[in-house]
Amino acid sequence: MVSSGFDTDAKRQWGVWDLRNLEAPLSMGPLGESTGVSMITYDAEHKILYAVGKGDQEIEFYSYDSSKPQLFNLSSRWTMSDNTKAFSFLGKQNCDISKQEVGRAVRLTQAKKIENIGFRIPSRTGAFKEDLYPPFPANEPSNTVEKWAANEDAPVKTMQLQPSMGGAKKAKGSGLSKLKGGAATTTAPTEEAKATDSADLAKLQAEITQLKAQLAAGSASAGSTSSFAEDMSTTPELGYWNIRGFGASIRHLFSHLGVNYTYTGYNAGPEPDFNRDEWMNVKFTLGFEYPNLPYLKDGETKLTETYAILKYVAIKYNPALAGTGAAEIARIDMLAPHCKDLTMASRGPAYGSGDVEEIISGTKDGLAKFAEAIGNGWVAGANLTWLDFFFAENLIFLDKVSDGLILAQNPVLREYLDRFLALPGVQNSIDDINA
Ligand SMILES: N[C@@H](CCC(=O)N[C@@H](CS)C(=O)NCC(=O)O)C(=O)O
Repeated sequence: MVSSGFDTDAKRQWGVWDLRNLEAPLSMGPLGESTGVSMITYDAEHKILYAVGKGDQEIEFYSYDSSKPQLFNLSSRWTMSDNTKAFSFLGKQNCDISKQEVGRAVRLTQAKKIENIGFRIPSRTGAFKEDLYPPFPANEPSNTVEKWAANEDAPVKTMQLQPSMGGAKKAKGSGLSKLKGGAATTTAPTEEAKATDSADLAKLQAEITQLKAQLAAGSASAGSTSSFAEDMSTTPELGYWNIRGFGASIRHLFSHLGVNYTYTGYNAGPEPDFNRDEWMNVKFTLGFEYPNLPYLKDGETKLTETYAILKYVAIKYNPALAGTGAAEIARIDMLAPHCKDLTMASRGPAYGSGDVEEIISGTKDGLAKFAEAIGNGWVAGANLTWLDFFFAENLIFLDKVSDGLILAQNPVLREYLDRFLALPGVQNSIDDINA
């Protein structure tokens, strides 16, 4: 233990003590020149004692040598412009590591100004030096009262500053200025700085909430509801032509998830023009950023793009359907454009020439590749995902236009489609669409 006090001539002194014997100090020495009470703080990680006397205008630094044990005046002092009334160190977590701060304190001056003081060990490159930031006791109990009372010790919980944490607390006001003794200071924060601080705090709190939600969503991979803060009271509205097309996959997904939704179907005119006025007359009036069909309105959310809608519905109602890890999520995204290409290769000739041979030859290789990857699982691997709803709907379409031929030639895909059709809600959706 280190103490500060006075000798018989009222000169300030430091004392190093062994707590097991408080009869006499292990060593003693002078602590500055003046007469005010010395406020001392020992930085155990850097083995430095900071001493500032009440009424003083300087801070002194001592290093501790445990082998003696003794304190050595580092002959380095930092002079301040006004007398010190009070001085206190803040937790290490308040250091701005981007400025190589190893200690941070606040000082109350005679003029009743509060100053932030950053103690820095500046490096030439400014790079983070890990050895300057050893672990320090975290502000968290490591033991319970019961265990402690039962003589059970627990190691101190520690934390360590890392560059990824950024400057734990950025100094405001005039900014940090390097001063004698490696210390730096700022003036008291202005009202503007305080406002920025609370805005920063609110932003960080929002970020924490968001990250917690993401973590929960990730860990809820096998769960059935999203852990994001979603409004589950809404009834989504799906808009599309009154045909199956891209809209059907979204309808199957809604039905599988048991989500109550409304459907706004637009009618095209009769052949040969297939007049699109019913949709075109409202297309740019509905408030969509990229107006198209299908569209989804869900509360304040307005989306187009089939994949975006499928993904949204999956994440909102069962996040596991959007992938259960980085690899699966990315694999879905990798496969999705190929799945779309395959669909376009099926639809083009079907709506154009109507030539079944052309459809079969145009989709053969793509289907074989998907079949190989699917095996006895799903499009993205072992788990069902939102992409299955798009892929399977295209298989239903191909099965129909080829009169069963395509799937008869692809037993893996036949079995896959049977698995899909047996999923809860899917057959209901198909019946509903056909009705
Ligand atoms: N990339 C869009 C394409 C959407 C699209 O081509 N929609 C067609 C029907 S499948 C349509 O008629 N859209 C209405 C429009 O173009 O105004 C998606 O995947 O959703």
